Amino acid sequence: MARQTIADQFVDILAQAGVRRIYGIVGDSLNPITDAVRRSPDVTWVQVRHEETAAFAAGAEAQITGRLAACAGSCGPGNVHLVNGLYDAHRSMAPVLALAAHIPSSEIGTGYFQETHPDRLFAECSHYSELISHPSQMPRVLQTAIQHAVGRSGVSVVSLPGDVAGREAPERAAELALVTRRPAIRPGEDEIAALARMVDAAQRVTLFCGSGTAGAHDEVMELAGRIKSPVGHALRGKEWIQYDNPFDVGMSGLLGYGAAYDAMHEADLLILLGTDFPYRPFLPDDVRTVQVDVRPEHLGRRSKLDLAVWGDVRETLRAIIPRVREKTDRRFLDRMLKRHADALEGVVAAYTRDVERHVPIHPEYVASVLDEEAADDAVFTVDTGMCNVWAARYLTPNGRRRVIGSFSHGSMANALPQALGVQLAQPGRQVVSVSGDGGFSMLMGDFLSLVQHRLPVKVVVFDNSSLGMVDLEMMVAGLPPYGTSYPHTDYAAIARAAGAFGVRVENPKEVADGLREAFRHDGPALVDVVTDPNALSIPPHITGEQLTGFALSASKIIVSGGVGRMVQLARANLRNIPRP
Ligand SMILES: Cc1ncc(C[n+]2csc(CCOP(=O)(O)OP(=O)(O)O)c2C)c(N)n1
Ligand SMILES: [Mg+2]
Repeated sequence: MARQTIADQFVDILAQAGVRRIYGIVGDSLNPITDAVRRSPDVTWVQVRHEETAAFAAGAEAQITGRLAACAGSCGPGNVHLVNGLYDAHRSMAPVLALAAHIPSSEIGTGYFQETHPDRLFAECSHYSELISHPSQMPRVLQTAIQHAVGRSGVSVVSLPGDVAGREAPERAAELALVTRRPAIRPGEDEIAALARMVDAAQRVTLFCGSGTAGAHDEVMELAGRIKSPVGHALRGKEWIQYDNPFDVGMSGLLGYGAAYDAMHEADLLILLGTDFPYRPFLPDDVRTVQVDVRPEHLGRRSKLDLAVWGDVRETLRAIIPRVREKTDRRFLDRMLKRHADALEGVVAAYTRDVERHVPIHPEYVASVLDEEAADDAVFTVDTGMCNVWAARYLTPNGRRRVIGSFSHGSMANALPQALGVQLAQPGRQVVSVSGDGGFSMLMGDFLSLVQHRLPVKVVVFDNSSLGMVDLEMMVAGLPPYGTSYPHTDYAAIARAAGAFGVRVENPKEVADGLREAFRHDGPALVDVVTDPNALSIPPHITGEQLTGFALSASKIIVSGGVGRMVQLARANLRNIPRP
């Protein structure tokens, strides 16, 4: 039997690690790899129009499946284009293996055509970035790369010159024992005992949850019920923790709502669960604080800790629940639930006025109709910008829906490519790209990939002819909006020209029908909803300085911020408060 090339071995090993597709764009330096993929029974090549899409798609696939995903770029510019999507995947802790093809090994260091140094270029957005300059580094370098990506949850990059990829591999890789899953991490006995003691000693405990509470919903609820604590969340914790949650006090942060901020500040013990919530002004500095995280390097980097616990949230809670004394005093919890419901009632009143007749269409109305019309197990990918606000406030989590965004890296244009990756990984599922017009047009070329691969992604464009989020930021800073507007563009017509379904919606009465038609359509569909650029939202805890800036230029702007179905939830939780 013919010996394997390095490229064959590379693709074989990726297949063994569970990779089913590689997103990318071909190029000379990649030819041995793409040819190996062409011949592989297990791995397929997903052709895209921009390598940034390839990286975002791989990151989203990894986030929806929990398994390793892969992307590739040809030498020089072909892999430079991967950078932004890889940053996003890395910061979202998505296990992604990126192959950066490289110039001929004999030319490295000579300023050759298309020369960059990918092993250096990707150092900051990866756990591991190495060059294979000799065949004998295989299969060990690739195995090490995979294990960094899987074991440390993030990106690994292997740089591979085209000539090395075409050479004979030194040994067959069939027997490799690969690590493809991360084990659970239980904190040490001392930390568990210390945490239980602190909980027992406290009277008002608040739990604040991030993405590390994925899979720990039951444990969080059990602990909260036992110690009568309000449960708040960061944006990345929302999908895991806000549903079926009688202790919900909302979200903190720039896009926050409800009483999470108050619950954190009025507690005498704050427990941060699996969150790397970055906004220090929203965190109290005079409340005893414990942080539980699987990443020891994250502990204490946002607030001064009284106890640092290294472990999975689920394991930690399982260990402490039987050790903490049940609390009987629920006054703090009830006060916070009441404050939460009141806060939501206030903003709902501001939003609901006339919204079904308002032209241009109020974006919050679109988001609330989308929430009603989308499937119970839909996956929403949401663009950075105002779409984050609408998603945070209107998409109701239920434990089966997923919401993926660029929540840590904060890049524009993430939604469409992420939707592509999710749809390929889970073909039967409804996938909705909640796109800004700025975000959509930034990587619009890859709408053509949806058509090419017959992916039934539904793109909902919040078309305010504006870089709306930045408009808001300029106003908050007291600046007149500048460089933020776009000419009106008919994205539905563009979609139809590309061979997809496209409908433009300018009247609020047509929103529901437009979405339904798109959902019914068996193929890619785009709903271009012309929305009001002046529908802005301000965070509940902006500083005096920000407020001054905002007041300077916002006097004629309608500031609003509804909260959709959350208000019903909050009211329902109030009904659960036992009457004396
Ligand atoms: C790649 C990138 N460029 C610029 C920004 C800064 N930025 C953040 S949100 C935003 C506006 C997004 O506009 P759009 O997609 O139309 O959404 P809108 O806020 O109008 O709903 C910009 C320019 C960014 N986050 N990422
Ligand atoms: Mg916009």
